[in-house]
Amino acid sequence: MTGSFWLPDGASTLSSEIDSLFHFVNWASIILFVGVVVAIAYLAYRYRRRPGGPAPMRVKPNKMVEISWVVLPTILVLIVFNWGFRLFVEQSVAPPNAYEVYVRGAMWKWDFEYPTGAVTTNELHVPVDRPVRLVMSSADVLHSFFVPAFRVKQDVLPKRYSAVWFEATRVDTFQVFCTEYCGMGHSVMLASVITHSQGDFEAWLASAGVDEDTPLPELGAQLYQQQACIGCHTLDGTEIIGPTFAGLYGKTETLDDGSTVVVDDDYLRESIVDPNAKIVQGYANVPMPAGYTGLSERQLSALIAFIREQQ
Ligand code: HEC
Ligand SMILES: [Cu+2]
Repeated sequence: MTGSFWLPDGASTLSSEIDSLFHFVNWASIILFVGVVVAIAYLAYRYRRRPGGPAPMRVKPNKMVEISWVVLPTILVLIVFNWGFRLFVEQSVAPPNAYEVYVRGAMWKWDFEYPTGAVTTNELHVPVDRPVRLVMSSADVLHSFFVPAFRVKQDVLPKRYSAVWFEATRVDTFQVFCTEYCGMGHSVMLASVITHSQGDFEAWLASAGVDEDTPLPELGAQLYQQQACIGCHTLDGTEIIGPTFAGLYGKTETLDDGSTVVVDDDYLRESIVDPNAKIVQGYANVPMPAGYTGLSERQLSALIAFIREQQ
């Protein structure tokens, strides 16, 4: 299956059938549209009113014509319905042996949790030639999970699960988009699907989530990017959506209720895991998202160590 003007190369078991249906509907529409417009233009010209011409004749209805313009479009619509419905069912119901990954969308990143407990951010690792089912929910607002190469797109909702499945057909890296406008960072809410052969996938899974050797501040710097803190907090003193991390540690912060706190480790920890507990003055309208409860103690310590270094 090759790519087209509309979509990239298909890379899932269902993509070629979805493309065939799409092209069928698209070309049927183009042919009908052109046919109707050309007929209107020709007939309007051919039977235009001329000065002194005869009055128009009364046209008697023709049964065959009437029947055919009811029956033919109905057949066309039924073909599309039948084809589309079969594909819809196929795409909605994952095969029972599917490998399950939990997906959590948050402003503005994607977390993936595997059955082993390993968690990755903005990188979904899956085996090829095996059905994968994604069970998805959102930590805050509506998002939508879209992998063009697999032809799957599904809304991701807060306080509810939605699911998609696909079976990748080749080893490669594929782009994921968020396709439900979710605020300032919507356009950078990107991720990749990285497909592995079954053996490579098991090897990857065995090593995933092991970060014992990385020093805390370095791990914190990685998390600052991976967890998308970078989208709201700068390191150079500029304010974007949240306060800058530059010079944060040790300073006296004024809160929304007028009280003050000295920024220490406890305050930083609370700001990350329970952002609504204390809101910085001036930020009550856009508080920090509460999507970071899944971080491990080591990850939290790493982020705090990293922020502490931004003096
Ligand atoms: C969607 C934007 C956004 C993201 C992503 C985000 N934050 Fe925030 N953050 C904010 C806003 C807004 C505030 C200020 C309001 C508040 O206190 O809740 C804030 C406040 C904070 C504070 C307190 C700052 C101060 O001046 O007292 C810390 C610490 C913090 N965030 C850490 C993090 C870390 C670590 C991450 C990534 C794991 C992160 N934030 C991701 C928006 C964000
Ligand atoms: Cu989104």
